[in-house]
Parts: sequence; structure tokens; C-alpha cells
Amino acid sequence: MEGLVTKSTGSWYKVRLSDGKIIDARSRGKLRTANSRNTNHITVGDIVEIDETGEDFSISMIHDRKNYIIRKSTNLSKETHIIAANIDLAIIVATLKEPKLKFGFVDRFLVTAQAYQIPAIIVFNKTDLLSAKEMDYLTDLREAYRNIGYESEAISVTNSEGIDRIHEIIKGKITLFSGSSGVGKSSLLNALNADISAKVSVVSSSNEKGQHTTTFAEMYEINPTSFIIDTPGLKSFGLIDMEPEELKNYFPEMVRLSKNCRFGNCKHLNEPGCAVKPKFEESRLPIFRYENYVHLYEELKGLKP
Ligand SMILES: Nc1nc2c(ncn2[C@@H]2O[C@H](COP(=O)(O)OP(=O)(O)O)[C@@H](O)[C@H]2O)c(=O)[nH]1
Ligand SMILES: [Mg+2]
Ligand SMILES: [Zn+2]
Repeated sequence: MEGLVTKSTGSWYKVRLSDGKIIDARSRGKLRTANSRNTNHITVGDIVEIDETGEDFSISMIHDRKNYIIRKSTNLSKETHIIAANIDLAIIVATLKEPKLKFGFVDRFLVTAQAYQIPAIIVFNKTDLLSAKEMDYLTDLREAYRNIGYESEAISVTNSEGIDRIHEIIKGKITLFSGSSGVGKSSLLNALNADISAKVSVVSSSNEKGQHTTTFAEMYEINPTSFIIDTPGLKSFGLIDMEPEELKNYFPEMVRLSKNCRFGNCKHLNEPGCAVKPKFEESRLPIFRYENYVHLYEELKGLKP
């Protein structure tokens, strides 16, 4: 019997069978897996094989994953945790205000998605809070991301604006939701399917940080073909383990221009004859992307012995 893992607490799992029924299952013994380190844990989105013994269900095998997303531990153990598997689309939910937009977070997420070859889009929520001037800024920002190669949507869950568009986008897919806490991921889930009742946190206006109400990734069934994985309020979405020199490959705008760099292995930092860096300096590409590139590059460099 095959099923889809919709929730994992580390010791038991909720699994959706093909008829839509949800069962509780445990894992038994060592599981056959896709080998690499730390990836043998059952995770949300896994397709698993279920054994039934009387009233008990146990997971006997994880089917090969088409992809998976990991997060680094916050401590120094360099341990990684799988957050979710078999993702068709990644949506980064963001806001310009309440909480204030963090470009660093958005671009880190886009790099990670790019590295996994998972299509990613940005959903800007809370447009109801924006002045006309701020709406213009958002339009420019969306245009900048579109030119790079990322589509985005501008929605307001509060005003029920753009929800139909999100329904279309997620149709037939397993979609991963990510975003700083407080941006409205749970609210959007509830708007997509009123039966879900994901817990909406109260954002205190004094610190605008939002509360961490979600601790484990959980999959929600929007309808029998559309599933959304909500992730814990990730402060920093860990970059996957890569060489710092690889990072440039996950900035599509850099990839396009890099063939004109003098050196084939140009990192677009301070190399002579670089065709990429000047485009940012001349404001032909948004400078924040370059700043985030340099920042992430330094971060990866710092992780290497
Ligand atoms: N003004 C406004 N507030 C929203 C909107 N969507 C969600 N919120 C509020 O933002 C806060 C955080 O929402 P929540 O869904 O818990 O965010 P999450 O942490 O990303 O899951 C709650 O107080 C929501 O009511 C929106 O479109 N406009
Ligand atoms: Mg939430
Ligand atoms: Zn270059």
C-alpha cells in the first residue's frame, strides 16, 4: 500500500492513502533510502510503502525522492534536517511591510530553490497595507524579479485579492510555502481552503517579528490534487552545501551575462574583465541582488575549513 506523508513529528507520521484516507503510521527498523547523510528520515512529501498489521500501520520503505529541501541546524554541528520532499513548486511569501521585507531571505530562498531545480515564485501579501507610492515600488520590484526570471503575485488575504490566482498556480502540485513568520502563510492556507484552520499568529506591532506558531512542516490538502507544505517560521533558510564558487550558477541573471567575462571561472567579485559586476553597478540589474550574492558568497566561504 502506498501513501503520501503529510505530517512528521519524528516518531509517528500522518500518511494519506490514495483514497484520501489519512492514517497514523510508525516507522519500523532501518529504512531503505536514497543513501546520503541525514536523508534517511521520513519527511513530509515522501511517498512511502505502508505495511498493515492488524490495527497498526508501519512505514516499510521510502520511495525515491524527486527532490528534497534541507535546512541547516542553527547550532554548529553542521547537521542538516530534511524539511520536505517531492516538491513541484516553491512559493516564497513575503511582505513589504509588517513584517518589513528582507531581500536577504528572499534571495537565499531563490538560490536554494534554483540549486534544487525547483521552480520558485514570490507571493507578495498584504497589499492592503500599502500606499499608492509603496504599490508603485512593489510593481517595480516585481518587474525587477520578472526580468531576472522570477514570476510573482501581489495579493491581500485580508481583502481576498489574488486568491483565485494562487489556486490556479498550485493546481495539481505539491507546493512548498516559505517565508518569514508573520507574512501570512497560515492565513493564505485558510483562505485557500476554509477547512484547514491553520493557526494564525498575532504579530505584535512593537517588534514586527511575529510568533513562531508552527514547529513541524505540515502538508495541507487544498483539494485532492493540490497540496501545500507549510514550513516552520524559518529565520534563515539554510543554503545547501555547495562550494562558494558554485553560488553564481544560481543567480540566473549572472549566468546569462557570464559568457562575456574574460575568465571562464570569473566569480564576478573583483576579477578584471568581468561582464557581470558592472551591469549591477550601472543599475542595469538590481544592486540588492549583487549585494546578497556577495553576502551569501562570504557566508559559504566562512563555512569552509
Ligand atoms: N493587513 C493584512 N494582514 C494580514 C494579511 N494576511 C495575514 N495577515 C495578518 O498577519 C498576521 C500573521 O499571519 P499568519 O498567517 O499567522 O502568518 P505566518 O506566520 O506566515 O503563518 C496575522 O495577524 C494575520 O491576520 C493581509 O493580507 N493583510
Ligand atoms: Mg504560520
Ligand atoms: Zn564576471
